[in-house]
Amino acid sequence: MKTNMSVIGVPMDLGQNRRGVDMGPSALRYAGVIETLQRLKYNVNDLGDIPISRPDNKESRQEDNLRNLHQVAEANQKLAEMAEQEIAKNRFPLILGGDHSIAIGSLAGIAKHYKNLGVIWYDAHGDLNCAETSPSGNIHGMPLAVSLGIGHEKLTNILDYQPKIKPENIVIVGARSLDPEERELIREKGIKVFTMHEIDRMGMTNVMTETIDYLQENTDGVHLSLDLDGLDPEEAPGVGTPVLGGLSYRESHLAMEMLAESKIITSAEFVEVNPILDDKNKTATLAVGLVGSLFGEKLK
Ligand code: 6HN
Ligand code: MN
Ligand code: MN
Ligand code: MN
Repeated sequence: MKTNMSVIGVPMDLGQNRRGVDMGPSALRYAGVIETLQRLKYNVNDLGDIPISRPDNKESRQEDNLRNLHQVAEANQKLAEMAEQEIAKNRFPLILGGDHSIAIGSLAGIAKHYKNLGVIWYDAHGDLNCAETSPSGNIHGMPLAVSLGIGHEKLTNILDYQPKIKPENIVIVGARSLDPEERELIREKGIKVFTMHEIDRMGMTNVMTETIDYLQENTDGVHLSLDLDGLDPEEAPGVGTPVLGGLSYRESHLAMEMLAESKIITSAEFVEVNPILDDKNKTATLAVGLVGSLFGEKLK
């Protein structure tokens, strides 16, 4: 893992319709994310938060089933440019959300530097919708599809290239709420998915071993996109779209520790922490613990 790290906060809540997730970066900083990384001897440059415009009342209405399209595209353009620049400076980008729509910008900026960027999508959801399939019109349910080049041009073409990633370089971990057309897309594109059913059967050790082996073979970098709703809402209540039956605290630490040992992760983001829906910053504190494990807490 690179020792120079850049932290980028993205106080975005426009990719969904529950307020509060824009305070995610503050909650994560309050829970000590920067201090955790410094304790682990990383040279951390906290770049602060990207400015996010507020939607005006007209624009916030759904446009072709894409809520706040213009503001989400604009913020992701800024994030993509920043992430791209930090990698160019040979620094590890760690992005703090914000709702999961910010993965559009993260992946746009990061994938520019790789031929075959791998992605671990740690999430209860597939985030593989587009305007035509989305049940909600919320862009946070679309970033993985957008990164595959599926969706509105304003989102898919950020930094003027597409697709950002290839379906065979993706592994989804923790899925338990997939919309019918997301399932179809997964089948059609051959995306590797470990659902909760498979994780229960195989155990997290085997799931992560397979994930790491699979990605190590064909990728030249791996981005971890960790949506806190991948965890069980009992342990991570501060999320906007909780789904019962999720990954445990211990399974998630194990997963992060195995990723730390494997040294495959080259960029990461932690998203969907909503302190308004949380219980005394429990979810942000959990997320910062996972950051610690991902960055080698147990190895030092
Ligand atoms: N997330 N599939 C649902 C939708 O509205 O498209 C839920 C999306 C959740 C998004 O995990 O970031
Ligand atoms: Mn328009
Ligand atoms: Mn998500
Ligand atoms: Mn999710």
